Parts: sequence; structure tokens; C-alpha cells
Amino acid sequence: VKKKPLVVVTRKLPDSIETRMRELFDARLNLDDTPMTPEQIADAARTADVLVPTVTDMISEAILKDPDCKLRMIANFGNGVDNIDVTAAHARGITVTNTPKVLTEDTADMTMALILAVPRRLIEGSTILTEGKNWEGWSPTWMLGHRIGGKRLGIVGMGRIGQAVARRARAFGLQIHYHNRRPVAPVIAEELGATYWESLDQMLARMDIISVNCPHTPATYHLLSARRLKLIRKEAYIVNTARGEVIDEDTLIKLIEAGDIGGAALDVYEHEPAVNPKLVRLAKAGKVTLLPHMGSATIEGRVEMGEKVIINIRTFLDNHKPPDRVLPSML
Ligand code: 8YV
Repeated sequence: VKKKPLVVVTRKLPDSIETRMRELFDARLNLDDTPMTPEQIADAARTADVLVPTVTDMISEAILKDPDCKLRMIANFGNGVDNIDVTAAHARGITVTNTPKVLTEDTADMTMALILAVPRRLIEGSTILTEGKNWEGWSPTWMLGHRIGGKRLGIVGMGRIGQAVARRARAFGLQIHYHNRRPVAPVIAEELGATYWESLDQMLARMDIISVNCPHTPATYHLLSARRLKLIRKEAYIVNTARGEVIDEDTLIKLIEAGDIGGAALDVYEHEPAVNPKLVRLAKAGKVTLLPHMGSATIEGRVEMGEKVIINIRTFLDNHKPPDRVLPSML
């Protein structure tokens, strides 16, 4: 009998996915979900054929350049691949895949929720009741927020998720603007009623709401730099469901504290899982809304991500091109 390939999975996955992986592979699962240490990941890379990491696992150049690294494939359980040194993997002939598309709509839903949350003071209102603060009853001038309809939304990164956000936001009456390396096809721009800004600077200076929906790559690290954040209008606010590293978080905090940016709704952080205590203070003051990286967190989505991982591994092991292969040139 042919030996089954050793597949090491770094975190606990949905039960149905783990069951299927056990049937198909010599699967080493992480049933109690304790994150693996960098040393444990390096060890796994020396024994496994396939590694299934998540956003919490750094697959660094050092791991991939180790002469004893045996990996043939890294099948990321996630869309973003900024946890993997894709160039180093490619140089070593290791195939990298991700799980695109299945989390687009869920992430766009959460982005839309965050777009609504700050101007309509959603969490602030909820906290008044849940923290036993005094509610004296309805008043015509109490807890007023700002209307969403008619506001200008600037989407940074008009890929699958950006477009799904645009579709939703349009239905809420927002005016859709976007910046991307290239404009989207005219037929899509027309469907979304979206205006292209070649200059990110110019777009940032004119928006009411800015939504970050681009991947984190060397080119997008601190794309919203201190200089660019200072271009943003005083009343505007920023939503980020992409990656914390795309925004210079320290500067964002300073600008919100100073009243130079209206606020932010964040699902991701520059030093995840650490959340800057200043952000927590701003949340208590009603200036920001914070979520713990839940953008794609649905049961349905996680199962579909797992199914994608399995298809990618199986096609690779059958010597076919996996559907979701990621090449350095794509980043
Ligand atoms: C996932 C994400 O939770 O897929 C991504 O890029 O950020 C999240 O939706 C995570 O990646 C799982 O690895």
C-alpha cells in the first residue's frame, strides 16, 4: 500500500473537514486549537508533505530555506497569504494555495456592518443598555448619528471583496469611489456605479468613509501612511476588514485622538492579537468600533474554506494544477 501523505494542520478546523482529512490523508490535526509555536511549525515543515497554516502562522523564509524542509505544498486555510513567504516557497518549488471566493460575501457583509456601526453609533447604543447606564427614554435629540445615504465611500482595493462591498454600499445609497492598481472593467464599474481614482491621495482627501479591502503585500504595507492619513477629512472615518498592516495604526490613533479623523471601525490590527489600549479607550469614547478579526467568521464559510483546502491538496497530489495556486507574480 502507498503511504498516505502527511498533512499537518496548524489549527482546529470544522469537524466535517477534519473527518474528511483523516480519511484522505495521514492528517495530523490540532484538536485543542493551541496555536503552534514557530519552533513547532519549523519542525512540522521538516516532516510534513503538506502544511495547512492559517493567518496566525508565519511561514517565514527561515523555515522555507532550512535544508531539512520537506514541504511540497502549503495549502493556506485563508485568503490572505501574507503569513507565507510566497517568494521563498516558490524558489524552493513548494506549491502555495489559498481559499479565495468562499469568504468574499461574508467579509463584505461584515464590512457593511462596520460601515453602519460608527455613524449610527450601534455599539455605543448597545453598551448604554448592557452596561446598566441610565436610559431615561427616547428623546428627539439623543444618540443622533449621521445618515449613510448620499455619503461618499472610497474603497481601497477593488478586488472581489471590494466589489462585493461596493454592491452592498450602493444599495444603501452610498456613492461609490475606488482606488486600485488598475481600473476594473468598464462593465463592472458601470454595474457598481463606481468612480475610479488613479490617485489614492486625491480620493482619500474627498471621502466621507474609507474602506480598506486590499491584501497586505510589501507594496501595501502602510499604504495608508502617516502622510496619507493626514489627507483624510476631519469628519471622515475608516473601516478596515483587510489587514492591520495596511494602515499606520499609531498615526491613525493620534489623528482620531486629536479630532483630525472622525473615527474608525476595525476588524484587524497591526500587531494582532494585541490591540492597542488607546484604541480601546477610543472605543469607550464612541470614536471607534472594534471587532476581533471576525470578517469571514461564519460556520458556512469555514466549511467551504476547508473544502477548498482539500481540493487544492488532492489536485496537487494527483499532479494537477491546484485551482487556487498562488504565485509570487500574483502578489
Ligand atoms: C481568515 C482572513 O479568518 O482569509 C483571510 O485572509 O483574514 C480570514 O478571513 C483567516 O485568514 C484564516 O486563516
